[in-house]
Amino acid sequence: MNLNQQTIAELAELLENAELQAHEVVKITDAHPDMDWDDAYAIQAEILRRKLARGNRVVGLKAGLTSRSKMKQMGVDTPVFGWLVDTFSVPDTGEIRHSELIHPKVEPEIVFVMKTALKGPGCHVGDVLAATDFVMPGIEIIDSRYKDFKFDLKSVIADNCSSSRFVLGSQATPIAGLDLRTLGVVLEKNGEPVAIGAGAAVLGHPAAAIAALANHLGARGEEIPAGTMILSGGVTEAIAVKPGDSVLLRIHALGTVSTRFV
Ligand code: OOG
Ligand code: MG
Repeated sequence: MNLNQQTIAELAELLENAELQAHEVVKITDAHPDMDWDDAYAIQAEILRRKLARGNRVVGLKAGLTSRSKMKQMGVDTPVFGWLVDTFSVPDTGEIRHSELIHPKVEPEIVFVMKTALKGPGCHVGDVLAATDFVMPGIEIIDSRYKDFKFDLKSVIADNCSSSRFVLGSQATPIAGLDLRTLGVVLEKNGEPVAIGAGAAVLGHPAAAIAALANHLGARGEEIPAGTMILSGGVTEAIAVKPGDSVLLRIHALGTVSTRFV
């Protein structure tokens, strides 16, 4: 760690205020070029601590930048991990107030709900499949707090990986007999397909993203608890949305999920 506790607390407050007040900030590595990975995750953890102190609750975890499309779009090359709280959750077909966000984008996600706990290191796709209860389709709304949605990996980790809202579909599908790699994914905006992919876009198999999360937590002595809901990462590039836009995600065999920006 290169940052002291006071700087971590100040950066967490800066980023959380940017989220709550929906305004951009310059990426924090500009003023803190010596920030390391542990500093970045410590800032992310401090934002969560602030929310928990205010009564928010963790309702899930996420992996991000797990597909080549996303890595290419954002100009980075490593997956990142973050948390989801109750205030991010939007019901299926529900509305999202665009003015509460800065420059939101939507992305299609294959969502896992775990039956048993998963602890790294050494977790692999087989461990994840054995520990999975069911999968669901999900739309994640990401909203980087950084100017023009531009960042480096440490800045985006500190910003809880741009998390802002998520919508889960209402169908839970057990994975026995499903090949998650070949599930077709179609994201529609205002009735037109705008992003198309398949499960294998996520690290070759979306369960690999869950294994990577378990291994990341394992290195810190933590685990994925039983029952955890996890977004495995955008399958395609993320798509910008404006007020009035309707978004519908169809994932083969998993059903649909939708939301509307007002
Ligand atoms: C970082 C968050 C990425 C995903 O699924 O790849 C993410 C970003 O692109 O702003 O949630
Ligand atoms: Mg995502």
